[in-house]
Amino acid sequence: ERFPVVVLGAGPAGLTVANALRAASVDCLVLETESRQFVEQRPRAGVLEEPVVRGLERRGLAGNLLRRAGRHTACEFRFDGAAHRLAYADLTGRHHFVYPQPLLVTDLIREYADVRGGTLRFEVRDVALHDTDTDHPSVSYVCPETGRRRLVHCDFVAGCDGARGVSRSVLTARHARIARHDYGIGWLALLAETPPSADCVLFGVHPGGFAGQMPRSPEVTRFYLQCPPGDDPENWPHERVWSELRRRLAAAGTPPLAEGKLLEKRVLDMHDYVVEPMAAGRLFLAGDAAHLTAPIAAKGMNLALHDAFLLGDALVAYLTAGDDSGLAGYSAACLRRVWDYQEFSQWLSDVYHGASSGDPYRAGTTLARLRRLFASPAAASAFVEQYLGTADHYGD
Ligand code: RFL
Repeated sequence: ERFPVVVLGAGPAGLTVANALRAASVDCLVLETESRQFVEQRPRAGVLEEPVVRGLERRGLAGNLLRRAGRHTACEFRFDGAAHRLAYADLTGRHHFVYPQPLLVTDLIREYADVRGGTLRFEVRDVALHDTDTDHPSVSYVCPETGRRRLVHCDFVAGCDGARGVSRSVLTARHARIARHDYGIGWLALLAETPPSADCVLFGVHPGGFAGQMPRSPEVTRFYLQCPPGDDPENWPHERVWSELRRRLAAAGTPPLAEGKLLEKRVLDMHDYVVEPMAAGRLFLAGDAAHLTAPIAAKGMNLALHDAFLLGDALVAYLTAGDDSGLAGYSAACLRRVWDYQEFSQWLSDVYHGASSGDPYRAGTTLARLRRLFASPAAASAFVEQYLGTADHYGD
């Protein structure tokens, strides 16, 4: 069997690359280890930058999103017992889109497989890459129906198989270095069956630890609670979760949090990595396969999509017109944004976690940073530029 491109992973990155290829009538095969139902229901991200939404729209992938996504125009920091609203749309005329990742993945699968006629195989096992350093790479996998290994020849492999995939290790074994950062902090990630208690994202900076609220839909809200890394979610029964959220998000004059059933409760250890370069030979990584950003700044899915736009366009240019400039510049172009967002995550992590660090010096300086956001328009606009994302700095 032969396809010009094999895409590993049916997440936001892989599906966007695959859609770009199909739109240009380039054949590709998407291999995914999970089932369609599983990837269409896996709850994760929900915040999309406007430049990313425009990128999806230009590729004909934002129809449902533009009809159904919520628009956020402000975020609110809560500290020292008071609520401080940062109305970023008033400052910039721009906003965030709120569209849960499973809905986006569902749209992208439907468009790729059902509308554009692309080939996608779910529940494959034991995926392996071969000869990606040569002009004749291939991918093999164990077929779920027959239990037999199948070999697929191709020209390119797009490694979009996320943080737990196999493609990253091919690069890091020989061609790339991996830079890592560990925040030494855990977040209890919660999904609750309750409407959000404010119309925007809330960041609670509290001596007891960070707490956040990210609206997802009128019925479901995501919350985060800082906790020790590696903490057991069972240490967080319903009553403890809600009393800590109430304590850390308390602010004068704000309505009480609406409690609801907890649908998901997981501890995330906050860490980042960046693979440099993101490509070697005929293998190109995109999204979480190449770089992880802790959900501190809600950038992971955005970066995955930025990568995918570049990779999809570069593969199409090469395979339809023999133009290799996009592929040659791919890694460097992605990494400029990746490092910018890594730096922003680190900055924001200091703000979120300084007050609870137990170090009064860090608590003092990070509170000063927070107050400056509300006292200085220049500080506010620098924050908003990174928070909302920008197309301008990267030439796209
Ligand atoms: P994905 O979505 O993980 O997709 C990779 C796919 O590859 C499959 N796979 C394989 N396929 C073939 N062969 C193999 N060997 C394979 N191994 C794995 C997997 O099953 C999967 O379907 O990666 P992608 O496309 O790079 O997308 C990245 C985003 O999913 C990720 O960055 C975000 O979810 C991160 N993130 C957030 N990002 C945001 O922009 N805004 C947010 O608000 C936000 N919140 C979050 C998040 C991530 C979270 N978790 C659970 C890590 C909140 C949470 C709780």
